Amino acid sequence: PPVIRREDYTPYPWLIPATKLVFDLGVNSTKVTATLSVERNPDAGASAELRLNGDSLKADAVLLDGETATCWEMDEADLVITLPGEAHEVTIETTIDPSANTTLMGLYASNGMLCTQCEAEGFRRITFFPDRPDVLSTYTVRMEGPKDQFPVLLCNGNNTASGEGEDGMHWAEWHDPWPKPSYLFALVAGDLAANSDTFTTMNGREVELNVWVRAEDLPRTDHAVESLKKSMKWDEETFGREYDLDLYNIVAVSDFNMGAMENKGLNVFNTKYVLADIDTATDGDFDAVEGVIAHEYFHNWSGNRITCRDWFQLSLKEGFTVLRDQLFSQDMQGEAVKRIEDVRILRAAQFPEDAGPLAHPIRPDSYREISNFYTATVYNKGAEVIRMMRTMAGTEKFRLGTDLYFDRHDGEAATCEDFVTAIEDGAGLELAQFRRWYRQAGTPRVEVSQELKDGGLALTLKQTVPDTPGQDAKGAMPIPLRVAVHCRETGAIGEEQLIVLTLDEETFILPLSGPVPVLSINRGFTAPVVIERDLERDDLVFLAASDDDPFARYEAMQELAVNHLVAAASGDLDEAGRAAGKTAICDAVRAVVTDSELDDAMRGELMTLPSETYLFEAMASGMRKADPGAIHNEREQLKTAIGVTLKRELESLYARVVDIAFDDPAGRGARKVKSIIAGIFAASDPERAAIMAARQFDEAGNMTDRQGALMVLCGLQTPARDEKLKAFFDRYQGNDLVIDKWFTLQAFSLHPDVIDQVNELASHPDFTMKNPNRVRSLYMAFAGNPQGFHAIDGAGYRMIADLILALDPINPQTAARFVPALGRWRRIESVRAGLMKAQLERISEAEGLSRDTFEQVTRSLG
Ligand code: BAL
Ligand code: ZN
Repeated sequence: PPVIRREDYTPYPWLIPATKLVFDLGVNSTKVTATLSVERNPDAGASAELRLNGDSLKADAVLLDGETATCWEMDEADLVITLPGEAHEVTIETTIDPSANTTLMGLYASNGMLCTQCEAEGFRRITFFPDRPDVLSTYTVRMEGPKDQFPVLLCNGNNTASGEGEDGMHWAEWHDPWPKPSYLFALVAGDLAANSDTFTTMNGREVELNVWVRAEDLPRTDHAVESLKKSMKWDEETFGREYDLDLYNIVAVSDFNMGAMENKGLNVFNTKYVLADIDTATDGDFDAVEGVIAHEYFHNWSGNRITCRDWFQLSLKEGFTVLRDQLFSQDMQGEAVKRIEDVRILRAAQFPEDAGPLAHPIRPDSYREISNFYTATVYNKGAEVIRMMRTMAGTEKFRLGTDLYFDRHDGEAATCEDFVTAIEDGAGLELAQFRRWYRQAGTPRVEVSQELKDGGLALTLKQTVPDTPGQDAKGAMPIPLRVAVHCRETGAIGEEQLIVLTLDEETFILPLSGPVPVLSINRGFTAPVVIERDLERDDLVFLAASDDDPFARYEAMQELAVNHLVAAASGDLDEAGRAAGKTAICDAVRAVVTDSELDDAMRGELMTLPSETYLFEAMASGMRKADPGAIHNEREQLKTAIGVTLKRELESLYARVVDIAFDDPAGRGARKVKSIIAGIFAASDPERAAIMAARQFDEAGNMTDRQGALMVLCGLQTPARDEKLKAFFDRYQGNDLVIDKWFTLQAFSLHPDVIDQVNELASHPDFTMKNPNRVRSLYMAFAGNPQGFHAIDGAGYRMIADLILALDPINPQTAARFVPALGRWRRIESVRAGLMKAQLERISEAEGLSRDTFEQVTRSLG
């Protein structure tokens, strides 16, 4: 497959001001007639060639200005027409079989309904078209199909006419007044019911809102509707953005590659991000629904009104929209905990990507398959980069920048460069050097040293940006850091200031607040970097207990644990050093457990040990390789030490939170803390944990408690494990989203037999390779299971490679998403590295690999 490069961009030689589509809908055969008004693009080089992209399509007929045309030919999958004049009408007929489409790109069947997914390049599986984001067209669509099978017919924009046809057929016409690229096209036909509401915009326009689901799922849609209304209001208040159609439809489908899709006026969602009630969804699920509904809604401006010139600019819409949804969720759920959660995700998903063979800048330079670039780097690091601009500008000036961006580029297909320039002009920032964040991959490392000087703290910061594939010798990045200097002796909290490191090495003089200075740095995680500092353990304990910045407290707790666990896993500690490390951590956890000023949601964050992935990254930095087995053992031992040492304190905390009512404002934090404590006891006192968890399971009135309890039981060898798993399955049989949880709980468990259990689950009657949620529920959970995936005999790696090979012909996009787990082999100790690499080589030798999997495997081995 060819490599596509950002530097090769040229505008499309033709404009397509209007597109008419007629769909004769059938699950096994859908006929599509597309009529394109075509005229020369005055801003592009003249060319008689009209290249229309296709994928797995055949043209049944091609007409030029109403007459059968002969001036066309196929060039591989594309249809190329030679146009004689300046403006024409081109009509093309194609026939597709949605039921045979297992890739879930283009038009496909899901549970008897028809739906579409076009981003990034799915529209070319529906009809021949310039399937690129800079070709904007106004769409008029007519859909016709059997009414009993498809009582509801939906498309983008407004429903302009509907009617009955002969023989039980009916039809609907839709017009979307906003010109859009083909990736935002959507169509849905099926037997659906709506939870309907209205929203009145800031200028008094009433918008009809519908969340469409299968009738039996309607009782689980109120949260989605409320989330949508909150998002619409928040975007008006925070970014001045008003919705621009009279109708907003959301449809939930159970077979979906992504989380959701922001098609204009007709979002198509994975059911996972729509359906939620207390009995079936956890607190985390509720938050995820709210966050994804917001994300897709916010795309209406950051993505739809202003779209991307080409797919290299993906972070223009995704990074910005992730930042917008994070800020929204901070306002809805509380800033401190949300920020910690977002950083945890960044560190778990993006830092490893930046440190591995798939590292790429947030604005990549090349790709073979664009689906492989819907990454944590483009999304989450992209959001962090824009967040840094906001930090440097301040909220109010940043808003001036985004206002200018929306004004200046409304209706355009823009670039990341356009965005940065608008923020520069609107917010009054100078961002010349900052643009390196768009060009350079790799997580910068900032080495901290400090000394007392001239009555202040002389803070010297030295940055390095690691080499990444295709990129070395990188320039210094501007790194904004909120800092403060506290005093450990007096407990004085220093005043915060923002410093920006712009050179390779720079010294800042900070004021002291007392005689024993303790630096608090990267407060609020203002920059997506790794801070390398050598703080005394007592300083970390002080920060963990006393810092006024919640993120900095969390960070100090993490650092205490990371320093100890990495040293222990690396064999750097003798028995005394090991004991001293555990004692210090237990003291810090005790302070957190008994701090009466803390709310339980924050307490839960501070009690959460660093994940094994994060420890893996910390251990693999420098010359060292990661040893997942040693990390896992040390982490379990630390949990055991905490459980044994703090038994009394944890019991009393559990006793306090266990009876807090579900809808008490403190209930959420209580549920989080309960499950964390049960998880600690699972290591230190498995029998006690089994009793506790079984009781929590039996008494649970909500999914958060039920799932939390079952998670603990799944890792234990106790009769209650199978008993409660069965009870859970029986209770929720037929509810796909909850049965996904049932698969995940087992695949992610610390049970010693997890590999056999996953193999057995793959033969379960409810397992299918055709549904991405189900595949992920079993295998993505397993690939993230530190114990099972990294089994020393390589059985875990083999299982994931087998999965990739089996899934690739069915759904290449989802198959390719499993490759990065194996791609981390270079940073791992040699025995496992060899086993992982061998599996990648085995995949690479398979015949007929998809472009998606081929690209990921090649890069991972390269
Ligand atoms: N645009 C793809 C799905 C999303 O990021 O919203
Ligand atoms: Zn998005």
